[in-house]
Amino acid sequence: MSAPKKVFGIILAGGEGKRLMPLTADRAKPAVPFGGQYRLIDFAISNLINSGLRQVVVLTQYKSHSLDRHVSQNWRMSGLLDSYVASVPAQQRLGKRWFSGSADAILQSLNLINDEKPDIVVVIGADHVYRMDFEQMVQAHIDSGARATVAGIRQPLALASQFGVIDADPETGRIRDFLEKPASPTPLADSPNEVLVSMGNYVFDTDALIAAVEADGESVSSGHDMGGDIIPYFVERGEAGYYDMKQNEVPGSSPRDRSYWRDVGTIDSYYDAHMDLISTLPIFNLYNTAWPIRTQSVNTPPAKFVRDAVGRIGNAIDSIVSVGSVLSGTHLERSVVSVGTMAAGGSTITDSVLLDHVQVGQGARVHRAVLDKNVVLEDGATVGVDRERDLERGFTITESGITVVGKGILIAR
Ligand code: ADQ
Repeated sequence: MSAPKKVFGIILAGGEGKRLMPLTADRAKPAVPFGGQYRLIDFAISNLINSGLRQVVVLTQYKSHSLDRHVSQNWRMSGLLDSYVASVPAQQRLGKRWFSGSADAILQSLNLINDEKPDIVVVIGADHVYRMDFEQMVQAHIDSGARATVAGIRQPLALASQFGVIDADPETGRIRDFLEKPASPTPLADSPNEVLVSMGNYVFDTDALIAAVEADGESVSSGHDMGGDIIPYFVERGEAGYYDMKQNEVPGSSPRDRSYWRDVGTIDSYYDAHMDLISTLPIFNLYNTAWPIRTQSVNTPPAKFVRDAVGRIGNAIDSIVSVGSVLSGTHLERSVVSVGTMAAGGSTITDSVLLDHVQVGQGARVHRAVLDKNVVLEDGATVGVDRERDLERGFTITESGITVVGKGILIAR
């Protein structure tokens, strides 16, 4: 039997997330809160840690303060066995320039790989909601003899232009063709409305990854992008393998949960992923303790539901309510509310997502809205009810009609 391979994890977390504005106005996309108590990056880190990786770096760049703080405060590991999850901000190691793309982020961080001398490097994105056992993917990579392996999943044809599209040879498992965000993608032969897309999760032989990013660094025509440049480099050489997410069996998950993967790149997909969490039989089960998604532990009192001074009942149906929240005479329905939501008597919150410490005044109404941290609704104020009024007040309204209000905004009556 061959010796176990040493595996090193890199999480690419420097993306700007423009399409999630205003939630990314002053935080990086991987730091965007999700599901009441999590940050998006918690899914990537939990997956790597649950897969047995113990040396993980998070490469950050854009507005990284809250991301760096979240990783360093909540993902501290004991020094035993040299375990760490370390957030590493861009440092201009190769001259006076920031990361010009995700491949350049790796090129500028080769010192981290050289320090550890791993056999295998797992490189993943930081802004998806899913469960995946990377140990299984690493094993498939080793067994296949590929030098780079790309994880893939089926997605609707209509979404193909947002992703890298894979054409894999079912006989050999090798990728024949890879097109980054194609305008006119070819659907799957067995399913005309679907394509096979890259999840942005890769496994590499270390020497091959180093050679690829170094060659890419020399190229003046390259976009220095993992999906746009590095994966095509391996495909051209016939060295890129394909790993089907369908094969990945995460402990404690159902087949439905297993095939769940959401790229929460837009407010609408972010909102929809929240609605997935509160369905009666959730497609994605946060409560699977065999594969926990970990996050900060907040030192806050439990959530509380009470009648207000005039006897109106505080209740919640089909909702997630985080710690530190007090619903006093409030009706909450089909919503996810984060830590420290304070809602006063006679208010209603429906079909909405509230981030930390939102205050909802007496008789106020929130409907089909995403409210960022510290938003305050005055008594009797409404949001998400009158589209024209929301537009007049400068709020963002998404394609599917969700009103989004940025951090700390006071919504007057
Ligand atoms: P995108 O998500 O569009 O496509 P990108 O914007 O490069 O690609 O983001 C990938 C990851 O890299 C994200 O986690 C992001 O935060 C990070 N990142 C981006 N720029 C970075 C930089 N300069 N420094 C550090 N990190 C950076 C990719 C693939 C597609 C694939 C989709 C799946 O290119 O092929 O289908 O992910 O969502």
